[in-house]
Amino acid sequence: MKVYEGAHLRNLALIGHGHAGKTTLVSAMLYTAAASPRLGRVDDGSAITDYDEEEIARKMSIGTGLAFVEWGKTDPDKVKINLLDTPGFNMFVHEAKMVLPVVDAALVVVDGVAGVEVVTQRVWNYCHDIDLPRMIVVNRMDRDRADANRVLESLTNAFGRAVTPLQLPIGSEKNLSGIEIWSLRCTKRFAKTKFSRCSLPPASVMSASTS
Ligand SMILES: Nc1nc2c(ncn2[C@@H]2O[C@H](COP(=O)(O)OP(=O)(O)OP(=O)(O)O)[C@@H](O)[C@H]2O)c(=O)[nH]1
Ligand SMILES: [Mg+2]
Repeated sequence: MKVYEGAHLRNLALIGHGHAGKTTLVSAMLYTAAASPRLGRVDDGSAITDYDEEEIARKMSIGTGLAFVEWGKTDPDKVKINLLDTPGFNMFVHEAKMVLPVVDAALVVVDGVAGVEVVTQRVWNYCHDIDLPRMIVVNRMDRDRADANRVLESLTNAFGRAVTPLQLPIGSEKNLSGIEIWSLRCTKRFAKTKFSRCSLPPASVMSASTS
């Protein structure tokens, strides 16, 4: 079994309100990093970190699921990222609280329609209490009534102006076509897995960064 030195290890917890899409995001990360040959789905019981019978039957995480990806081109630069997929339902959110002290950072997953919800605030407070670095992913931007500007407003209202958008969606709802990476280098998503460069998104999308 491959041994990783501490410098090549990262531990990342995915936290957030129930149904925000944490388990689905982990499946997508594993697929994108070629750690899994197929894109696992919560809805058909194939999500990699929801493997317990009860989790599959209820289509929700009950305990923290662990998976990892290797990221980086060549061996000296390669890091192993341990992904800890925590449950978001109130009854099980103590699982998130337990893992936060042992991870390097948290990825707070937020629903692109609902914005900040009760458990989002709760897990944010857990991170705040232990001064844990965190990044936010606004997920489910393809759903009806998804709105990046509204979610950003809900995030800044809840967590302050320090919340800064680094990447913006291109379009929303059924017109969501990709994300713009905040360096004048733009990627657009075609199908589910292929990326290519495109021009900058229209001003209406860019306004999410300044509102
Ligand atoms: N339309 C849409 N649906 C999504 C997206 N991501 C996840 N879902 C769906 O949302 C539902 C909940 O997704 P999960 O990945 O189980 O959410 P979770 O945050 O892990 O939920 P808990 O484990 O209960 O906290 C599932 O039906 C997913 O298929 C997305 O980007 N777009
Ligand atoms: Mg889950």
